[in-house]
Amino acid sequence: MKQTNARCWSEAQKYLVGGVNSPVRSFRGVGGRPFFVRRGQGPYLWDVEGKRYVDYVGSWGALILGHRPPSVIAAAQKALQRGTIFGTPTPDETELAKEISCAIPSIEQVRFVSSGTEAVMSAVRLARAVTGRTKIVKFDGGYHGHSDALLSKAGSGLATLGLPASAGVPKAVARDTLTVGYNDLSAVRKLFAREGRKIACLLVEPAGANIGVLSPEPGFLKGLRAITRKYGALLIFDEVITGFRLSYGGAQRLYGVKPDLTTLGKIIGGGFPAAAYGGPRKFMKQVAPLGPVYQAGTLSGHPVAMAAGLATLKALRKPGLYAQLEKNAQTLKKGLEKISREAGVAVTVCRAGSLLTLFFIKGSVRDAAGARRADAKKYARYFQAMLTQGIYLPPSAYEAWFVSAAHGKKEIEMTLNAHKKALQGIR
Ligand code: KE4
Repeated sequence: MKQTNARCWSEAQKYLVGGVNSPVRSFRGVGGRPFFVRRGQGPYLWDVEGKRYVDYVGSWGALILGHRPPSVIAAAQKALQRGTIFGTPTPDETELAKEISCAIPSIEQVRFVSSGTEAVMSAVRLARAVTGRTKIVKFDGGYHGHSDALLSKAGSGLATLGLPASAGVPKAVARDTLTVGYNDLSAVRKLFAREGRKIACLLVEPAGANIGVLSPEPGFLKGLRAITRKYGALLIFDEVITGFRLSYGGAQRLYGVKPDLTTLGKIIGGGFPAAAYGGPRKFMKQVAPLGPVYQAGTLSGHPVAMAAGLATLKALRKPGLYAQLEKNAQTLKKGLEKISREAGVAVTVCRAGSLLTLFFIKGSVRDAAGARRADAKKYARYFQAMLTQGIYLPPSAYEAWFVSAAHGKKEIEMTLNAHKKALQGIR
């Protein structure tokens, strides 16, 4: 029987929870049902019915080069000719770790894991071991994977005990996670003045991308660096999205702030499961087998992922690549704003490098509270109107659009034309 999106969806829901392997893919945030992909190439996806989409999800940021970049595919195929995985060290693990350390000066040593969740969970455990403290601080709207300690939300008021943000997370675990407002340095100062000596680490997405895109205001990241240093807490940059996205040295090189630990993911696996945490040897030597912080993983340092990650980073070293990404993303942002203005629709486009989010709101968005004031229902209608025209945006008002190196003038024009039509239909 001919495969259709509807048939795939009905079958998927029989055997997969909610029909998906990650909640955001279910389109519950925007209504309707997901399409099923048959293949991707460059900036495009095709579904099982043969419909083509310009893809602004790029597997949630991993595919900064677009789908099937030739050098990455070739590297993965070459690795596969040697085998799949061995459970013993391979030279490419060292090569990729070296490449990461050269690109990101705050990282002297790396440990590869298989997901961003694992990377952040392990970095937090390491910070707690290094400092001997238990409390951690994150920002409202920050997402750092689904480990228990990070599925915690702000209690009422400043620095009150964290509350579980998910069923199954014990109150005792959530209460050690304190939440403050992004870009609110005075709130961070007050929190540390009260709790600083009990805080193991402050975890931040240097540019937010999980409540829509939030840019760090001038002085914010430098302020976090000073406050954490003053109280002896570790500053952890969660660069699972921004790493090798905002620059070859990640957000920390772009913004000129050196964290104590960094987590990476997505891009470094070149489309395969790989993530990492890293930092100075003085911290990393606490991790097993050298030190008392236990962390392990059967698939860590997967040889095919290492080969694909190396090929990806090599391709990202191409002169002018980041400048072109920046230019295209800025052209897209300006175009979206101009067309919205001409249509009399209140829209704010927040951009950090090749990450952007369109909020249906008047005025700027500088934190999660601002993002939540945007019209998510209108975004859902807009998403569907763009999808109908073959533009695949993130199926949530609180995710980032990912412009890849494969998106060119043609795809941006297609997107802006679709945007103009979509606005007419969603008043
Ligand atoms: P994973 O465990 O999903 O590989 O990574 C968790 C993670 C950690 N840190 C940051 C800053 C992240 O953005 C993520 C995961 N990103 C989401 C997209 N916003 C993954 C998409 C999904 O949940 O399916």
